[in-house]
Amino acid sequence: ITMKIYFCGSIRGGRQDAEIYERLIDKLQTYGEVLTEHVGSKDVEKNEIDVSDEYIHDRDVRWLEESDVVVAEVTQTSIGVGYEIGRAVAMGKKILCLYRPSPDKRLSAMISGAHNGTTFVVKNYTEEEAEQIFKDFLT
Ligand code: 6IA
Repeated sequence: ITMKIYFCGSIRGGRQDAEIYERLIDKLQTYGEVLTEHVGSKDVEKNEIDVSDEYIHDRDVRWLEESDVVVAEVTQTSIGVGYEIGRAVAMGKKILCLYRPSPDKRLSAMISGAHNGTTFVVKNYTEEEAEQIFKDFLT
């Protein structure tokens, strides 16, 4: 039985970290099924052009419900990622938030302040550390 991972990353909040999301998703796929592979795809905005926002929202909430664990890259501020994290907390999911410290992109207190070390983990990281962080959190 394979673990289902819901990965969150900014889409309309800005795509400057899309390649980082893609590499994180590649690493996560060694631990289980990533339900939201499209978050790391360059064409996400083209591919979803024909579906409604309601369809995207309802499908994503369903995937969130199905998931065993939520991993969010939170450096690039995104209202959708914040919403997903809040819904995931309400669902009692295990959540890992990854943040690349930067003075001009300070992390919301509503995320950093939610860290509890077990079910809600917020980690400052560099990409080289991601592999070990995943290993610690997912195994
Ligand atoms: O507010 P944002 O767009 O930055 O929210 C990003 C988060 O919401 C991601 O973690 C996704 O799980 C979810 N999300 C937002 N938009 C989409 C989407 N298509 N497809 C799937 N998940 C999404 C948007 C396409 C559109 C720009 C044409």
